[in-house]
Amino acid sequence: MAKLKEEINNHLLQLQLEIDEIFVSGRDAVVSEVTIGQVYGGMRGLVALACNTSYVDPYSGLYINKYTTEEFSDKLPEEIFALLITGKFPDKSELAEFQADLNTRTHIPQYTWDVLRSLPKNSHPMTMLSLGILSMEGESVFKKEYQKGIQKSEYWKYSLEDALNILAKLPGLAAGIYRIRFGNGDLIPPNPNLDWAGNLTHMLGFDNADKAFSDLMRLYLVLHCDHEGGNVSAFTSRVVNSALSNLYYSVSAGLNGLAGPLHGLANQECLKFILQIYEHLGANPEDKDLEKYVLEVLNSGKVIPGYGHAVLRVTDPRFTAFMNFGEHNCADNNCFKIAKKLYSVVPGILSSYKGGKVANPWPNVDAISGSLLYHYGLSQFDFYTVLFGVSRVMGFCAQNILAQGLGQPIIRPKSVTNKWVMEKLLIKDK
Ligand code: AMX
Repeated sequence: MAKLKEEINNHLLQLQLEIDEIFVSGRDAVVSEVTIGQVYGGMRGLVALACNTSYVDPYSGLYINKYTTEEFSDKLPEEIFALLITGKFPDKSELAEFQADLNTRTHIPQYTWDVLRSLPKNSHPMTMLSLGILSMEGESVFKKEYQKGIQKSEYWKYSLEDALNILAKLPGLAAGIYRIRFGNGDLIPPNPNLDWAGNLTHMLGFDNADKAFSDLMRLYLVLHCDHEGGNVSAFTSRVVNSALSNLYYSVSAGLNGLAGPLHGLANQECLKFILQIYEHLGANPEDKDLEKYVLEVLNSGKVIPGYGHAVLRVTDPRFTAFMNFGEHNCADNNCFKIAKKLYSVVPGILSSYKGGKVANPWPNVDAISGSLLYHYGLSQFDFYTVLFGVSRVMGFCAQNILAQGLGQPIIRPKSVTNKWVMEKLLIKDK
């Protein structure tokens, strides 16, 4: 992996030059003011982090480095990881070297399987994924080298080793979780002739499925790879890693954040929602019936899963990429048809709901992904966030390695009490 290391090093040098230039022209310049509303409101809109793997533009969506979602969505996940961490797509020989290296690291220790098999049968697959990674923490190369004593400038090289080990094991781990949790628990070994996503399909046991299922897996693992630095899972992973907890700890922590229904779990909630609509209204509901149903859900105090976003203010281009895939491959599928119909109805309702309070009435990636998986027979929607997680780990690893390579310090924002705020605002004690 000498070439990958060299490319990362070059990328770090370039990023450091940019940071030096930024600091020369304005280390103390103000980029964002903090309002009391933000202090109490999840820091929404506060510019307080630098992340150079990806960027989410409210109006054009996700960029990986300089590439728009449309421009990178036909790549392999391995190419995307290289892009996240080096700023460049690998050439053919670099890609082959990277894939061959991953194939040497796929072994998952027996104790990990023992831990997973000992869990209650109803454990959520995300619990299993997070725990599976955490169980291997003792294998951390970074941890061993850190204990011996290493220069700060070398940290990223050992974290890269951890990242490659984790990424190589992820398809087997995810597939094993699927087969333990939803099947009879027999594991399928990896096939070294397959790519990362192809191997996941193979180890899940979907070799005989429609060939388009492997293409969907590739697209799925590409589209979920990263979404800048401030989302719950990436930020959690970064905060944990900033304490120099190794990548096994910080990846596991990020996955725990991804498991929340307002974040990664929304994809399973979406499919549940679509199946409920199918049960109540059939595959081709009238607009007015669907509107009534959506309003009933809202009035019961629930959110419409798959709609809204903390940053985006348009239809998520990742939603559009999945929609295009569905149009080409499973346009007649009932779930897909309902997902599409919801797209024509929900934004109008959410726009005027709560007096226009919903900042973004448009769909995010989760509104559609589950209906495609369901079409190909992956019907256990409890598993969907695991697939999201397999992909998102690429972003966690890349963000943490680059942050270490740039020598970023421990993250520690300041919190204050109501009393402090009242004094600041000169509000008198009652
Ligand atoms: N359905 C109903 N109400 C919604 C809504 C939705 N889909 N999206 C936002 N709202 C409501 C909020 O609950 C909030 O109401 P409140 O002030 O009474 O609590 C109000 O609109 C304003 O919220 P916002 O500023 O528009 O959104 P946010 O940045 O606070 O939250 C998100 C963003 C994604 C959590 C929210 O839109 C939501 O809950 N969506 C549904 C769940 C979902 O799809 N999550 C996946 C997001 C993508 C991902 O991480 N995978």
